[in-house]
Amino acid sequence: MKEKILEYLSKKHDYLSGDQISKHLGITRQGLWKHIQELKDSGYEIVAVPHLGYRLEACPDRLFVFEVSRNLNAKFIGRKIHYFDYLASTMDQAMQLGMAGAVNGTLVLAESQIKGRGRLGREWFSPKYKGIYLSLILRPRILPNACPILTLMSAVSICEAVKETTGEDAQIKWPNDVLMRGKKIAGILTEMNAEVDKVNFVVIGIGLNVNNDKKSLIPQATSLKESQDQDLNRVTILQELLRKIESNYFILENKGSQEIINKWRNFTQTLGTRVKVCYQNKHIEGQAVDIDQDGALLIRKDSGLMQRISSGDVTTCR
Ligand code: BT5
Repeated sequence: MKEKILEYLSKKHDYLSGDQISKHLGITRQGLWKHIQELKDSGYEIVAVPHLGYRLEACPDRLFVFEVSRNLNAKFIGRKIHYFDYLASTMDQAMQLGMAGAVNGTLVLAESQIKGRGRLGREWFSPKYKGIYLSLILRPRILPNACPILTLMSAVSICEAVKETTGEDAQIKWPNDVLMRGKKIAGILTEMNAEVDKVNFVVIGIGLNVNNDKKSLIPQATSLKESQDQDLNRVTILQELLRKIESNYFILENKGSQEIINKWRNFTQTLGTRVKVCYQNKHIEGQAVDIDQDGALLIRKDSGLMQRISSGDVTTCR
């Protein structure tokens, strides 16, 4: 009901009488008053003036389901959204939901994470109301070894959404980092629940630094606020990101991986450089030549031999 009240109030930028709202929504004046108090407690600025009624002045900077769903215009991503003020990690929550049968496109959002994680048990710094922390449940019709393409698709979607909402260029560092002016602005963590030859579901975790102040970030990291010099609307950025993921996912499902790989090549800063890649307690150095259909990195070693690496940490050699 609170969502309906907000929708009604936000349509008109003027006062609406309590009588009018109650009649329109089929609730009592007392019921309306109670819902308005709850909305105010959540941070909505709603002015009440005797004889005039209620007026919505401002919405809080929160990723409330109502805010994210409103005008999202997505077909399946975010059809179901689970929102939390805080979680240990959105990944754990999404994994549980996936195992309980959550539909394709189910989204888990948290305003902060206590144990936000990166790859190999590394930490993802997730301060409250500053970034976007999401996990998306997908049920793609692909084989388990093709899943890394979903990480590439997510990285492309982040770059496209950043460009669309801020006009800024972001670059992808293989396999799962998105950088801005050489510093990390977003990270992607892809986990899956699969059998030998069948993916049950995949969870894509994305952490994006939006309104983080410079001093609260580690030196290797940056935020959209740092590049734009102002706070940004996280809902707008999240919605754009979800729309980009959806359209790239459609491309992947209907046309295969080639178009996503081509887009990825345009955004990456890894290819064509000399890199050192650490993987499974080993490391190799060489020229990053290309990625293959499954998103694995192809390195040409100094000996001339090519090596294929499906996951690792890349450092650019200068
Ligand atoms: C990643 O791992 O970059 C994947 C991060 C995924 C985070 C999302 S948030 C929503 C979802 N729920 C989760 O619990 N996780 C996902 P990796 O490549 O391993 O990079 C981790 C490293 O990035 C850390 O060791 C730090 O050096 C750095 N780092 C940590 N927090 C950061 C931040 N907020 N911004 C930039 N760099 C960060």
